[in-house]
Amino acid sequence: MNKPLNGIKIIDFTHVQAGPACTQLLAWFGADVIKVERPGAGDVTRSQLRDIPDVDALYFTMLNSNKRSLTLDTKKPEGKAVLEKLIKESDVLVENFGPGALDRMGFTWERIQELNPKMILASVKGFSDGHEYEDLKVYENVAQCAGGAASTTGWWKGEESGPMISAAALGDSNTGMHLAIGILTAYIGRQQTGKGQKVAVAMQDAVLNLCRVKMRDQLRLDKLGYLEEYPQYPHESFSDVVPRGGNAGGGGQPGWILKCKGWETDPNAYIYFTVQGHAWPPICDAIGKPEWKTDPLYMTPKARQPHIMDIFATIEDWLKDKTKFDAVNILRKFDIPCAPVFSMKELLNDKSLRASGSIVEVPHKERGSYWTVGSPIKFSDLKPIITGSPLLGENTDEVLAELGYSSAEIAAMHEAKAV
Ligand code: CAO
Repeated sequence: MNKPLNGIKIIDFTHVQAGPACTQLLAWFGADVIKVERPGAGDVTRSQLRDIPDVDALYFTMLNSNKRSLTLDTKKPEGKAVLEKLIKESDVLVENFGPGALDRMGFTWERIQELNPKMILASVKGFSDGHEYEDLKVYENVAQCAGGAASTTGWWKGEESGPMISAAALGDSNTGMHLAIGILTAYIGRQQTGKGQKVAVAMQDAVLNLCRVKMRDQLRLDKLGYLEEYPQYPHESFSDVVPRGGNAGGGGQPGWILKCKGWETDPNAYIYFTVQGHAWPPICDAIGKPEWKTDPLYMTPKARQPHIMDIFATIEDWLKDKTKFDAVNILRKFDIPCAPVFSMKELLNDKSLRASGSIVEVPHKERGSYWTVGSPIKFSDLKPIITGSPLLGENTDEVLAELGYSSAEIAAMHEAKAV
C-alpha cells in the first residue's frame, strides 16, 4: 500500500503526550520514527497509570504505535555522538522538553544546522519564544487555562461555576496535530529551498486557535455589551469578559444537552439538540408542537431566544419516555442536527468506528492485544495499519547498526550504559 511519508526519517525526542501524538500520526502515514529514550527509564508514560504490573502502560502504547525505540543517554559523550550521527541522517527532529533542555544538552538550533542544514527542528513548548512565561513547564490543563479554554468552559453561576477543564486534550494532542501540519509544511518548503527550518507550536497558541470563536465573542461583547446566543441573554447581565456558557451552542444555532429516558441512573442518557434557525417547522412537527410553527412567540430565532430555555424544557419533556437512541432515530427523520452523548464504553464498542478503523485492535508483545484510537484521517489510497508500540530500547542495536556501528562498538556502548 502507498505510504506517502515513506522515506522521511524522524528523530522522535518527545515524551508524555503533545510530542508523541504528533510523531505517532506521522508514523502511521509511513515516516520512520525513531523514539529516543533515556536508558533504563524511557518515556515517563511507560510506567504511569499502569493497568498490568511491569508492562508498558496504555498511556504509552496508545501514543507510540508504529515507532522504533532507541535508548540513548544524550548527556554522555557516546550518546551525544550517536545523536549527532542520527541528526546528519534524518529529516526531522521533534522534541517537547522543558524550555532550554535541548540547548543544555548541547543541541542548539545553530549546532543542529551545522550538522545538517536540511534538518527540520520541530518543538512544542508551553508558551512561544519571547513570551513573558517562556520559561514555564506546561502540562495539558495548564495550557487550557493559558489558552482561553478554561475561562470559557463550564457553568457561569452556582457552586460549580469556576473555570472548567475539558476532557479533550486541547493542550497536548491538539498541539501535536498543529505541529504535524507545521512539519509537513516545512518539509514541502524544503523541497523548494533545499533548507530546513525551525517549527514551533506553543500549547497556549494551539489552545487559543481552537478558542477562536470565544475571541470573536470578546470582540462582539466589547462592541455590543451582550451576547445573544448565551444563556445569560436577555435575563442576566454581562460583565466585560466572555462568560462561561454551559452547554450553549456557541455559534448562530442555539443548542443544549437534554435529558432522555433513564438519565436518573445513566450518567450519559442525554442528547445534544440543535435548533437551526431556518429549520424550525420540522422541529415543531418532530416534538409534537405544530402550533408553534405559526405562533409569533416562536416563529423567528429572535422571538424564541428570550425563552429558549423554556423551549428546551418542553423538548426535554417530550424526551422523557425516549432513550437517547430512540430520540435520535426520530429526530434524524426531520433532519435535526443532534447526537446521543456517547460514553467511552459505547465508543470503544461502536461497530461503525471499528469498521472505519477509528477504533482498532493492536497487538503488543507484552500486553497481548488491546483496543486503541486509530487514524481519524481517512484516505482513498492509504489505510494506516496501526502496529504495537516498541518495548524500551527494542530497536537500539538495529538503529545503531544502520548508523554504521560495529557489534563491538555497540557492545561497548551498552557497557558504558550510554544506550
Ligand atoms: N538522555 C539524557 N537526558 C535526557 C534524555 C536522554 N535520552 N531525555 C531527556 N533528558 C533530560 C533533559 O535533557 C532534561 O535535562 P535538564 O533539565 O537537566 O537539562 C531532563 O531530562 C528533563 O526534561 P524535561 O524538563 O522535559 O522534563 P520534566 O519531566 O521536568 O518536564 C514537561 C516535563 C512536560 C513539563 C516539560 O517537558 C515541558 O514543559 N515540555 C514542553 C511542553 C510540553 O510538551 N508539555 C506537554 C507534555 S504532555 O502533557
